[in-house]
Amino acid sequence: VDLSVDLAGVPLPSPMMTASGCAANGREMHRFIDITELGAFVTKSVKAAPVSGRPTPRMAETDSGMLNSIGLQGPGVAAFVEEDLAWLHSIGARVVVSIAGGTASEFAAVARRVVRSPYASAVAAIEVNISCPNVANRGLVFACEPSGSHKVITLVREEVPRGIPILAKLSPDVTDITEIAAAVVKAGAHGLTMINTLLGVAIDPVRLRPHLAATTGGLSGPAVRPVAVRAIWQVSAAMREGRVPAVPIVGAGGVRTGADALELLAAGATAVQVGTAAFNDPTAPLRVGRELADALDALGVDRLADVVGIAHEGGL
Ligand code: RRO
Repeated sequence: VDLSVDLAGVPLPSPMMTASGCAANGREMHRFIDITELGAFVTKSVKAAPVSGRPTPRMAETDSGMLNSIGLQGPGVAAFVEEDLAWLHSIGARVVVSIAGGTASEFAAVARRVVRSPYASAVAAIEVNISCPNVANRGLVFACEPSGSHKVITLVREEVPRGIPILAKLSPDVTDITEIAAAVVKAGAHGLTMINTLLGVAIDPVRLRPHLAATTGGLSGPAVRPVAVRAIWQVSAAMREGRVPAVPIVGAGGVRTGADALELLAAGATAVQVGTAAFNDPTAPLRVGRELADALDALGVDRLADVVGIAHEGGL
């Protein structure tokens, strides 16, 4: 089975990626799997300056999935480039660098540092995280606001050379995700990653107060997979109807198996990220790729590209 994909002009040998934030910046996961075998390794969203993150506890397991309120903890872009991106470059990984900012110009400044670094040849794409749920205003500053989202992508695009595609990562917590998708693609995004976590609250049943110090957190894991499939479906349908310019979709949301990945692909995704499943099983992103190949083989499909969006066309 041919699993290769074309991500907005960048050829990847596999559709499988990590999901931002779930394997830090690569070293931990590389102890368990060879991360250069992934289609791409996606880094934790990085801001201009170091961030200490939200108060603890900031992770909670619920029977419906994982809730996090990390709050963009990270080393800042200078240390990220010199320590993490340099290392990822040295091992030959394809890297999707996730960037974040409190203002549109901060996003642009972070992008600039990354693409002008000596390690830019390792950068397969820039993923612009306009959808973190764990910041002031519930992260909805850009996430559910078309004009703010448009501005972020416009400024980032001015800094990023042709040849490095820009992916916009969208939130499921919006009234109409096709409206945000249209705004960011019109601003120059070459692809869309869907979805970020879904805002939630979990309450400790004994102490009867929120599990997380910050109260709210982002829900991830199998419970959100139908939400991801819905978002991918809606945007893919809007692209087919000409309401959103057609660009590749990178799917993310509760993928644990090859069958789960196939579901996102059939809904319209070209590539698939694995996040929460990697906490229990750091081999999950590569394992899911092997399971996907077996599932396609069993269906008699030779090329992954043949199933992208196939559910919109009546299926197999
Ligand atoms: O760091 C976080 O708390 C975080 C981010 Br930036 C994000 O985009 N999604 C999420 O669930 N957590």
